[in-house]
Amino acid sequence: MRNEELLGKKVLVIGSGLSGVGSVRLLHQVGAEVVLLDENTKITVEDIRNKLHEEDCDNTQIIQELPDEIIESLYAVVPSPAVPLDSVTITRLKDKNVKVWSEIEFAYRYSQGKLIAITGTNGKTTTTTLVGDIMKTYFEDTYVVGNIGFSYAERALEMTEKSVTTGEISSFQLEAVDKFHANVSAILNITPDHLNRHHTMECYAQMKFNVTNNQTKDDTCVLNYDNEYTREFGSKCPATVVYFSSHEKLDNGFYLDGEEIFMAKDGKAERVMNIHDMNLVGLCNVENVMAAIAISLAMGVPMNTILTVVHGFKAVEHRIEYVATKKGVDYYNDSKGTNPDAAIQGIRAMSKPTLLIGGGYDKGSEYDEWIENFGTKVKKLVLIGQTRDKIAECAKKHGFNDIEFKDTFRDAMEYCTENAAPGDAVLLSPACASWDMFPNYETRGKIFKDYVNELGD
Ligand code: UMA
Repeated sequence: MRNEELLGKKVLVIGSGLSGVGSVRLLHQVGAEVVLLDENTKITVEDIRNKLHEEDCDNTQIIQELPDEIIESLYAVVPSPAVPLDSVTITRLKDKNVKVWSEIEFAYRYSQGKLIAITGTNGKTTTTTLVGDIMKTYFEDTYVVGNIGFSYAERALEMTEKSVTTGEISSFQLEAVDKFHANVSAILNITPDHLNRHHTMECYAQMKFNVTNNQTKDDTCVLNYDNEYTREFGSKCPATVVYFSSHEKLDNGFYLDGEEIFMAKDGKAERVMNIHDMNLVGLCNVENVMAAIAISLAMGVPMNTILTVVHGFKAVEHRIEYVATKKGVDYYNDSKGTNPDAAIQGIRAMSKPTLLIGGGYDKGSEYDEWIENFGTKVKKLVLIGQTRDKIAECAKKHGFNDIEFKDTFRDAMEYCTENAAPGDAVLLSPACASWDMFPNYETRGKIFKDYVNELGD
């Protein structure tokens, strides 16, 4: 029987991004009365309405400030992951005993089937995509949702008992969970990130550990043995733990020895695969693959099915493609970000302060939404090509003034290298086609990668 908890109840959604739009959809589907708050006063109520699904436009009350009268009538709030739980608005709501559910908590309550929840500071998207591909090969009804860019809430009611959902789950999404219960969870690694939001490493790690809430020994949690936080968490974890390691031979779990991945049980090891049989590069991807294999086995997928998918899996070239880390700066090639929509995903994938190379052939696109997504992540916008003036004008209109014009692609890349600090990222994600300066986006991406690979360490 469908959960009727929210029937006729007034629920507040905060944020009109992907998560908010999906939450509004699910709330209407389950019969709630919906109020949508977006505190960004640079956008209008009409802009917010335009983001909603057509069927939600007329019956959603949209507000940009939250009056006390509304708070009094609320049953629950579903904040976007972008909203910190210690914000003034959430504090006001908590003071009035309004239930606070993150989007994944809300979606979980209405979904069915098996759930895989993958978190960690890095590698989440690759691991989630790979696991999603493996699940799709073996199970009939599968979903990939979460921080990867698809609202879980929006798909929740489609899921049945036979569904298998793979979720990329961020620390933000794990701040307000209660009943959320993954059958298989994974914490790939925990390194300093989002400390402005979580304040201390301990709090940040605790948010990640929340992915195992409600798990029992019948469930599995895949953990990185090489990471201090995740290794130590193993002894407290409520689920059955499977470790992976790229540094140490384990008696139980998955490990890398030379170029081979092994699976060990009670000290007996079995060779799984050679790392050259996969199309992904870097030790971080070996770890992602070990985690994906461990997750998939825990889901009951046979090893030969898993390995077939792993062998054929490719990081999509030119699509938020990690190139290298040089002098502490991560370089990403998103040359395929040839329109503002695609380029928004590029920015969203960044977790570090970013120097962004944008601009190119003028297709008559509007850049407002792209620039609105810069948030505090983009620290410098380096512009090239035909569209540079148009983009700069638009950026200034949105209050973004950290702009640098360059005449050639080489100048733009060199500017980034000279001005990036260790811990920053440089992202080529132009939001424009390449045709004013290159034959195609592949050439633009290749030149970028060649340039980065030639930089000294
Ligand atoms: N807002 C408020 N009040 C606030 C803060 C924000 O009203 O206090 C409003 C903003 O004005 C904005 C909206 O909330 O309109 C939030 O929009 P958004 O684009 O930041 O968020 P969504 O589109 O809902 O995207 C979210 C995740 N964003 C964040 O966690 C910041 C997406 O992860 C995720 O893909 C999406 O839900 C679907 O699940 C992105 C991300 O950057 C990729 N994640 C971080 C990361 O990976 O490092 C955690």
